[in-house]
Amino acid sequence: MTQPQIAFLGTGLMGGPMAANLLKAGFSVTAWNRTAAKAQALGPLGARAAASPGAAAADADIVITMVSDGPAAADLLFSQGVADTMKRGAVLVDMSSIKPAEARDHAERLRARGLDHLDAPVSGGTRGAEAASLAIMAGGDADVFERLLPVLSAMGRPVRVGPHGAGQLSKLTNQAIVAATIGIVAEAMLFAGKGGADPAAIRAALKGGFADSIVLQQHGERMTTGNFAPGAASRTQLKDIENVLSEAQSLGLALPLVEHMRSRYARFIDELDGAGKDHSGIYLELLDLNGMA
Ligand code: NA7
Repeated sequence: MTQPQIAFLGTGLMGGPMAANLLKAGFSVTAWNRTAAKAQALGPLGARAAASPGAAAADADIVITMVSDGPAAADLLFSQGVADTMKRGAVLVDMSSIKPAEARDHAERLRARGLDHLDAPVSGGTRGAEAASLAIMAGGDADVFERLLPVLSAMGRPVRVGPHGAGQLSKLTNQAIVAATIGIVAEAMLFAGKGGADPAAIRAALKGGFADSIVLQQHGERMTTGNFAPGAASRTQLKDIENVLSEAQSLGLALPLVEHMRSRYARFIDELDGAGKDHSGIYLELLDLNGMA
């Protein structure tokens, strides 16, 4: 596909830098965001701002959505005019993290209107979004994925993981691992620090070993320096955990570690004002649990 017109809907913490990278790669982008200032901020990079999601989608070959959750994505697509105004043969790429069942439903409803769909959620946080190094997990038809590769590659590293919904399943797998890893990294940082070691030195020592991870290095540092400004908000982490458990229930599976992290994040959000704090903020909940808040 040469010089496709792209509409980018949802330019929040993640969508903003992702749209910026499309512009930097030379793509033509029309941006829309519910809070208009966030889309207008892309103007200096060459984005056109649209007055409504439908207006943004009308001329687009590719419509990218990056909003909070499944209901927000469905609202944009089917209540705010996006599916109605998209050109026949255009592709909707939903990069939001939503339930696999919702992604399959959206794909089906779009197909009935002659529109293609990819679910392509991401991992890597705002740092990965800014560096165009996101893990992009795509579900949908192989030929649609191939056509979209140049666009997706401007935001990160796309891999097709299966049919519609598989991208979301992959993202939920990722989020289950992230949630449980953040939980144990918090315990390790607290344990090491309280025991008299330097947690930063321990992170350096563990580099390259079996316990190493981006969560250990990045979120471990956030915990010991007390930086909980959201790269990924705890409310978003809890949404993903709820989606993992809802999918697991429909598969007849018990996932005890994920269940445990659900109750921890719910307590952090409901009792400790954690909703807008970074998901590494579960460290604060652990401090509270230990009477050290
Ligand atoms: P943010 O920064 O909270 O962004 C959420 C975006 O979704 C933001 O642009 C919101 O607009 C938008 N939003 C939320 N609800 C709606 C509705 N109903 N209609 C239109 N737009 C809406 O979160 P992230 O960027 O970290 O996350 C985005 C996705 O990536 C999410 O699925 C994560 O799990 C992963 P606003 O600016 O609030 O007006």
